[in-house]
Amino acid sequence: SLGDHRAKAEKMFGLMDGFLKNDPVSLQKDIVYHVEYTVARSRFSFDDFEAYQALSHSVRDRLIERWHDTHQYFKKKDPKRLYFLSLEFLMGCSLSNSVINLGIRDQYVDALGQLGFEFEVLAEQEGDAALGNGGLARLSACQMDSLATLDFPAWGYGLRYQYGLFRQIIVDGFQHEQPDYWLNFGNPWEIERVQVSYAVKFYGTVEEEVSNGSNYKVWIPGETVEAVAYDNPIPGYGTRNAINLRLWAAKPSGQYDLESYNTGDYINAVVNRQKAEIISNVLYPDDRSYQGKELRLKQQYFFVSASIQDIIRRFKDVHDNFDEFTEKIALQINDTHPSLAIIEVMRVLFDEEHLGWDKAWDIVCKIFSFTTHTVQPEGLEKIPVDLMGSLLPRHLQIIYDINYKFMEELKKKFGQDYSRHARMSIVEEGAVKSIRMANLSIVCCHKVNGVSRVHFELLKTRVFKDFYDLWPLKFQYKTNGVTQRRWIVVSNPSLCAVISKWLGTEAWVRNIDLLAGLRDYASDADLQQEWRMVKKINKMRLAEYIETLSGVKVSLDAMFDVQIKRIHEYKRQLLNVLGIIHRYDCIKSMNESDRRKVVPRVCIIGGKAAPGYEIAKKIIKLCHAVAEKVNNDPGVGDLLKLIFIPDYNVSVAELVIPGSDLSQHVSTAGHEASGTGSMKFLMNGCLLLATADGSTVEIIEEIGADNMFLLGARVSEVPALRDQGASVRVPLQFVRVVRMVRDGYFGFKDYFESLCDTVENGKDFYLLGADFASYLEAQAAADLAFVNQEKWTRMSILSTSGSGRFSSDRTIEEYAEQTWGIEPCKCPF
Ligand code: H2P
Repeated sequence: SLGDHRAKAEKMFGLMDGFLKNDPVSLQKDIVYHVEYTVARSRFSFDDFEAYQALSHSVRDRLIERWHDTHQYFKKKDPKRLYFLSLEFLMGCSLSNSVINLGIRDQYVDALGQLGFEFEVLAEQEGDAALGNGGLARLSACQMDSLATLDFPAWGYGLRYQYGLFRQIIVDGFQHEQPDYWLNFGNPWEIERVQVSYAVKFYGTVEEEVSNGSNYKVWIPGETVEAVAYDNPIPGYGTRNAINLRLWAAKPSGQYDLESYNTGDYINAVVNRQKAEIISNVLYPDDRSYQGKELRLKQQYFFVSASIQDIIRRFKDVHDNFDEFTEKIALQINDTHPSLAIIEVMRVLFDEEHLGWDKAWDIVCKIFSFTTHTVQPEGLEKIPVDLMGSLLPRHLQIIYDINYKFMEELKKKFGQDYSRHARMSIVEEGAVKSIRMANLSIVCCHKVNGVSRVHFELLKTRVFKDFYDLWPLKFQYKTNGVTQRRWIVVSNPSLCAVISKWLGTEAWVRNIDLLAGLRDYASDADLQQEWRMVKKINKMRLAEYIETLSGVKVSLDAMFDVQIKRIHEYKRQLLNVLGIIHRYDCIKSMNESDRRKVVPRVCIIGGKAAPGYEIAKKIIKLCHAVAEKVNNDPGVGDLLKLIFIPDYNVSVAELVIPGSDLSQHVSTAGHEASGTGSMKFLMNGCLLLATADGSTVEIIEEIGADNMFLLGARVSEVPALRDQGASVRVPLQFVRVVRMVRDGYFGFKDYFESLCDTVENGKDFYLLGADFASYLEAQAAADLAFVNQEKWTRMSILSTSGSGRFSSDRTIEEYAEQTWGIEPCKCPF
């Protein structure tokens, strides 16, 4: 009985000697224990990596305690829970973040010091968990941190890819992709739950069944794969709450197909079963190339089906009918990637739970909300009907049924406006008949969120205009945010100390609005001096990294000017490189006295190009070709350096952002849905050189246009400029720098030809030429401001103090209140 169980638990807990202790001696004992028994190395002989493993396991033990308590508490309170479904999470490293959120970093530093180890050195042993591509995936990670910190009863669900985002290596300036087998050395942060597993079905047929006098559809699968849970505790800061990120891995199903074994080909039968694991093998490194790929659809359904089974099982543990389902569950789908979850819930409630169509539909429409992260048309997923029908035959039927009812509704509302029906239909007729996943999500979700105000406007007026006209109240936006725990406290400890000192409190780590208090001291000479000292320390760290990486020595007096993000034409790294060529060209033609006035620059670019994205790969090669010339030109010296940082990831960002003076966010207006990198730079007091795109428009409102360097056409001006085509006004400097590339000034003449073609002869879709003059002016303004260090430091302090609105804590609070309807559920200490 439950009572017996409790008595046993009390007895066992008594044997455990209470909770783990955090004094240095206890921590040391734990670390040594894990060296000996978990890592299984002799306590007399282990290296830094093994020490890191033991250290992580001792931290993990502490995470597990909180994680258990939080879940017991949630179970007892049974609050409405949020389930956050995302195919990508870019967690980066966990050690430093965990000890900071658990509030035991100093104790660990002490404990390790007494054992003769340095915390920082061991922390460097950890590899990044890179289960995502870019902004969308890092946003999920930041939001998990905020959900935990703000005590929300939430779970994340995703896929445990064996290979994360590819490793980028550069050979002769060209990007090469290598597999990231991140689990090679184990992953101390996850807990394998062999007992939490579900069968996920694919293929097969749909048959009719009569039960209690009614007809039901039954899906007879052609293949079954097992999903096994791996739990990753996510600790909140300043709270006992630790929530869960449950990632699914595919394993062969436990149900044996006797026939294939009986044919005598035992080896082949085993090998075939093993193929099931392919599903969770590898993250798709692109936002375009997976369109219509069967494996990608399998990944989506695999993680969705396992998550929904898990969620319904948990609900049924406490409830014996579905009456309260909508009061207890909110499901958030992160972009359309998990949108099959909607159909899966419909299928389970209708086919398996026999709730009837109307009731099932009513539930679905109340629990799901959706956030879209793009304005790029290729980012809107479409699944060919044939593929959907073969892999998920019952789901396709349900989608058709939903669409039929939706079309009926449209007819009632808009009559015979067939072109409108065609635009809004979930099913796209055409050469390849497809399911439009965004339309499906909008039809079925109660809220559709954009990720910034500009994005929201574009959704309303362009991307989803028809839907907005039909359901204006469904559409909202929550401007993205990033967590200050990771992006200041973990990555910039020196700045963190200065902020806390001047605010007289550490409370800003949970309540970011307090940062605004720094505004009063923005001109204070003492703060300014400390602020500059922090920047110098971080620049030194970055300069050392650059030297080890590239052999190039950079001057700390130079302005560190950084652009790090996925390489994409709309993000316009090419604009930056062409600007650098222009700078180089100017320096070359200067006389000695003019050269003395030049503000030295270290231009840093980093980012990965999707493997099939040729133009993006050419931009990377151009960076290297220009760097080769500029960095080795004795006539230029310290006045200009260009560094490409390979294999950009979360850990690299943590190093680069605190060490930069200026950062570039120069997407063509109307293309960046939000942008979150800018927010991390802002928090770290780096000035922005940016277009008025995505969330930058809101950043301007917070810190003022005077405190940044704005450039380029505005969202509203872009369409007219595009219409001008070849007659758009382009400055001579632009023509000249493109010509230099075309003529082979940096070598590789033929190779760069197609790259140059993308910005000339009326084909400059992303308007590099049209924005070039304004770009150069903004850069000149940045030079001018940098010379006046008091002014620059003031702008920098005002950037940090104005960054409060861009904390993911604010984003999550808005979602909780306006979209999910959840409330904090704080586990008592
Ligand atoms: C995307 C958008 C960004 C947005 C981010 C999170 C897909 O990320 O393009 O504008 O801020 O999602 O909502 P990214 O390009 O950085 O990979």
